Amino acid sequence: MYLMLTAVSLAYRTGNNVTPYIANLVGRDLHKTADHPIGIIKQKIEDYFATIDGVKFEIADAMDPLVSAQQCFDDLLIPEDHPGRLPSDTYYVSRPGGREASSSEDLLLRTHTSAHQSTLMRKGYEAFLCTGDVYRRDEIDASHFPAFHQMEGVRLFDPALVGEGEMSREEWLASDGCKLVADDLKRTLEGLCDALFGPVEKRWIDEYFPFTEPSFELEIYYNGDWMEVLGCGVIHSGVLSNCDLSHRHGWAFGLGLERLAMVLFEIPDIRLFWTGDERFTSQFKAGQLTKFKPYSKYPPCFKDISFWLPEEGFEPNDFFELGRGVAGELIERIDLVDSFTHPKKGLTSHCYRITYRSMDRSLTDEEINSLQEELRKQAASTLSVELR
Ligand code: FA5
Ligand code: MG
Repeated sequence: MYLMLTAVSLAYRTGNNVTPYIANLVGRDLHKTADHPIGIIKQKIEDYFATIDGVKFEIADAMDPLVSAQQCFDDLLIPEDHPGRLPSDTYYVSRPGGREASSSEDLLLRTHTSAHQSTLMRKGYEAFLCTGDVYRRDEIDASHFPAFHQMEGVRLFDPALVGEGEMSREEWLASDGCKLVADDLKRTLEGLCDALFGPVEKRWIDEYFPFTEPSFELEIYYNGDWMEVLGCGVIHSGVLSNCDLSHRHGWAFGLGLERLAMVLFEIPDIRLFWTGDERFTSQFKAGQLTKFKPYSKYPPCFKDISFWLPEEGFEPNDFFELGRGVAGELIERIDLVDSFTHPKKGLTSHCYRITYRSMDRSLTDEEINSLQEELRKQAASTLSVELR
């Protein structure tokens, strides 16, 4: 069992912002469930990588989701003041220096599987696929959920192929070896998409990650819109040299498994992955890529909540989190529908529209009203907002 389960239950450690709702999701191991869409797609991807000649990708799918800030951020050259490190974005289990003071020893729920890159490279892995559940405080809609799954892929190349001896960062970036690695990366990931989806419209976007250089994102055209499915790039020389691998080069990618599974199985809402409803779970079998047959969709119910923000320190993610804490998966989305600043008072008001909808059943008015009432109460008492 993961160290995690005991650690998150120590709820009152300094700086802990892991809610019971989130702690409950840890350890569900959907990626290791053979008949679950996340387990099925993971297996398909591993099968594809097993067909690549001349390289064996090690499988690492049981790494503890509880990691240190050293692993999740420092090893990846993510600077101390990066917004992704703030407690408004990340679930911390402990922050010895207090809420705002970032340190390498902080313990947190990994925000991406890249947290294991350096650990595995230091162990001597030359090529691997590392899958796990990751956690982020984020917006709430059909393609974002605070817990989701990523697969990290890393491949180091034979120095004889991409350039021997140590090069400066600039020399490496300008070299044929760097171009070869980037081309191989793109070709490999396009091949993966073709293997999974057959012909599908895709496009590359230039991106920035502190730990890869150059960096890219791949988008797939889905349901009338472009959806980002992965980030990737040529591993930054600084990351490698921190692992005593200054003489080596390679690529890395991080895939969002829910995003790919939504396209592959035609699953319309990311919350469905977490349901225990038999009408969902019984539709999927290991190895099969059958399309999801939606069972009747229940009607949504909309409720608005308006409040004056405190003069400082309001984070929309804190409000979204309260929503998840109060109503769990019964909230389909939360949208900011109005924002204005009072000309004299200088105070800002936000109005959020909450869409309540269960994936599994009809909700009663009483149930929704009491959830909404509880949400109002908690917003007023914990976020220093003034309800309107
Ligand atoms: C990363 O997490 C990088 N670690 C990826 C990477 C790895 C880059 C290795 C370079 C080298 P990003 O934050 O963009 O990048 O997330 C990667 C993928 O996770 C996204 O493309 C998307 O498919 C998925 N994803 C991100 N946020 C969510 C969310 N809230 N819900 C579901 N899927 C998400
Ligand atoms: Mg991204």
